[in-house]
Amino acid sequence: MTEHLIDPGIVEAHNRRNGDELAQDYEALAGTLSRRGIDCEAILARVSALEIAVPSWGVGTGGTRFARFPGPGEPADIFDKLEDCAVIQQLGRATPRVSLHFPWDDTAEMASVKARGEELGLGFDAVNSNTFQDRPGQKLSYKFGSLSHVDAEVRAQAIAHNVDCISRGQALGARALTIWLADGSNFAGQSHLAQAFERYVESVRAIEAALPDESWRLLLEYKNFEPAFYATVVQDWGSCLLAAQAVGRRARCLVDLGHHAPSTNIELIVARLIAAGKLGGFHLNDSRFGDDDLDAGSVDPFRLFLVFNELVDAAARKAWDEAPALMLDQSHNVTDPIESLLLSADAARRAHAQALLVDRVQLAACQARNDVAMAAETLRRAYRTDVTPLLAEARRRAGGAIDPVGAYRLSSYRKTVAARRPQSTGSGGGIV
Ligand code: LRH
Ligand code: MN
Repeated sequence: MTEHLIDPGIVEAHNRRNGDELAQDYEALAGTLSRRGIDCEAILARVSALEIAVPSWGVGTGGTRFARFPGPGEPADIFDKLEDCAVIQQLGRATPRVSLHFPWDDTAEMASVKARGEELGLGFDAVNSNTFQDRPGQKLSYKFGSLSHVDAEVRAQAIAHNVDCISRGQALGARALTIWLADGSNFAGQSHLAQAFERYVESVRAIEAALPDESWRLLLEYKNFEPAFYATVVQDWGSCLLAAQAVGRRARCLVDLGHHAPSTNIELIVARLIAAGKLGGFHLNDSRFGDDDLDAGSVDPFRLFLVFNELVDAAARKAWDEAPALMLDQSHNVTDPIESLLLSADAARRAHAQALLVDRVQLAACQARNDVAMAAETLRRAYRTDVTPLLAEARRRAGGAIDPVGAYRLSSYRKTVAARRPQSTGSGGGIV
């Protein structure tokens, strides 16, 4: 029996108060869609199956290099983080798995973390390694890189950390390791661009060889800049694809939406990685300038829709051997992280639902006859459809809240945990 941290009575009372209105809105939407020849129930079933992992580091208040202003009831350890993730799952019913980051989350034995997860109805998604920070007592520094470092001993240390993350993931029942690398340079000439990449690929091959079985995946995450400001070893999807192809079948590319130059056409990159059979997963968030790590769909929801449009189209064409893993990767500097993650999971499901409403037969016909206006309009018509009732009904049927943020605020969960958790102090710099 799953342990619920919010009194289910509060959710039931909330759903009773909002149930009639939702039923009317849902019926109206179903009517609109059936006039388009679309079965609303079929869409609801597919949307209900869309699961997004939440980042353990996302439930703490984020910060920038300038400052971090922690909110009340900050999670103090992995168990507090799991409880906050469980609240997001209890109310939103879209995020049944948590993605851990090491060493940030190695504050307990993995067996006890797994057991607590099970009590809370949570599983574990891709684990994340960290060779972009030095930790106390570490023998060799990552100041000048890790898996691509010129010194083989530093590379060996970084490889050992990744292999350790795999065994922690195995203990949790995870099936993937995500490797994001900060390795790069700030000045032309500082590092040999080709040799640094070769060293990286060689290191990733050693990590791939340590994967437990054929079902495991290595998710290689690229990023265009920061903390390196001249060249980043895995700077773009091309470098990432070259590495994934060089390492082998289990190595795939991970697309963090914030890791591109502002005007990049990300949905095109997604289409290319699908064509290469190397799209492994996503870190969903939103941005305007750099790696802003803002809430998914909060800046450019149309762009998020266009990414999901490529995924729905690929699924319809059976263009991949497995669907990409979806995860949120955000930094919540000024909002309650639980509210932001609830709204972001909803934004991802919204983009998916809208993409499922695209009339792909009409779209293909318009594309075939270069009817540009109607082709573009076919996409926009789906995007303009307000699927709010469908998302709420999916939550209600799954035992969640019709309005998860509304129910969350009614629960006073934040006030309750703030009373028992140590008040966290602010600091300059860093995500956690
Ligand atoms: C790097 C990144 C990576 C994580 C980190 C928390 O910018 O997106 O995915 O390891 O954020
Ligand atoms: Mn990321």
